[in-house]
Amino acid sequence: MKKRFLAIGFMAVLASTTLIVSCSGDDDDFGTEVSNKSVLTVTLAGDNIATFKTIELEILETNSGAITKKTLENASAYSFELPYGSYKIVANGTVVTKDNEEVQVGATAQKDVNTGVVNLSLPLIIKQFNKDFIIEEVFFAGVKTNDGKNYNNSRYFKITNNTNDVLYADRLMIATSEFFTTVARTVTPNIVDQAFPISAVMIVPGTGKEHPVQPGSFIVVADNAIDHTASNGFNLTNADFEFPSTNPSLGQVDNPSVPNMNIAYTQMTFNMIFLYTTSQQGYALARLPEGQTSETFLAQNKYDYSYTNSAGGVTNRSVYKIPNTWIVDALNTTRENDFLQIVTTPSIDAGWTTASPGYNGKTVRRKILGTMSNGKNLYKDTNNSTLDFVRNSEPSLKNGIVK
Ligand SMILES: [Ca+2]
Ligand SMILES: [Ca+2]
Repeated sequence: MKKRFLAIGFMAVLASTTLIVSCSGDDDDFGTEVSNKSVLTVTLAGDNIATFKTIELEILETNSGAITKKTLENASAYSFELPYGSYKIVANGTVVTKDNEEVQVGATAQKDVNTGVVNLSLPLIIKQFNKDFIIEEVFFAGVKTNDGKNYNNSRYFKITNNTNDVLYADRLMIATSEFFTTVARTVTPNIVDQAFPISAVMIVPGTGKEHPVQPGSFIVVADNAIDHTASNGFNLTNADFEFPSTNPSLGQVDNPSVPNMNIAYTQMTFNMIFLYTTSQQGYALARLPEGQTSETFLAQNKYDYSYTNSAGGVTNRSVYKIPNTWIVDALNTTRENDFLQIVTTPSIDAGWTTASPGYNGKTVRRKILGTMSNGKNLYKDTNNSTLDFVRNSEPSLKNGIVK
């Protein structure tokens, strides 16, 4: 009886010994995971950043799903005490650039943490994208030739994809305003809160997906896609589209390899579109909705208005308008000493920019906020061209069209 008990006891001891051995093995593995801690120091980086205003850091251990969060205020680094693991680090927030622009930034990184001290530099990328194209530049002021003559050509619109998606330029409408920023009349009816009264509009050809534009890339719509450098203009031979012109007196060459814009409406003869050199128009970029054609647009968007003229009589005008809901981007241009009104509703553009006097060879260009992850410029668009544009800047196509 005693023997048997002893035998059982011995087996129990053996069993428990075995158990203890295996347990202690498990314990070792488990202990390694929980007891080995590391200090992960995340340092924020990025070009052109003056202040890291508010950055939220989220650190995910990808095996356990454990999340650690920290919000940094005016700080560019933080040290986390973390168990060893495989981490995904996400940053999101707001920085102030050296140009004093507040912009949205973000970054993600992966890091295996398996030593006592780990450092991670996290370059922040600006992610303040638009939802659609922007007018990056309008070169309307013109140039003077070497013998001092006004050169009425070499103007262009530069339309840029300021998003992180591929966009299509098909059916984009480029319009010039009916009203001037330098002439304020009381017109009846005043519809600027609903639509943009136009003096001309041209439409990019295409059925919807014929003209892809990559993130950060652009199209050039030139008045005449030829080399204007002999007249101090620019080499616009490689423009994406050109204004058509059938005016024999201009002697313009229609570049057969550059598709022409479709003129839906103009107040000029010979189907011409002409940009004032005198900084007094507004320009709008819109998109012709699916199902609409030039004809349906014109049929549905007539704008008849009247005003009391300087002789005391009533002037009636019949033009067209683009619904504000179609407008993708717009800007007002004016002359500082002659400014009277903006010609857009303020939610579309609340300010104005200028390249003046005419034929000064200068342009209006968007401010650059920083670069996209593909290295292309990201531009400022707060719907206030006073803040968003650089006045009297150097034309971006001065050395030709480089994409
Ligand atoms: Ca052509
Ligand atoms: Ca805008």
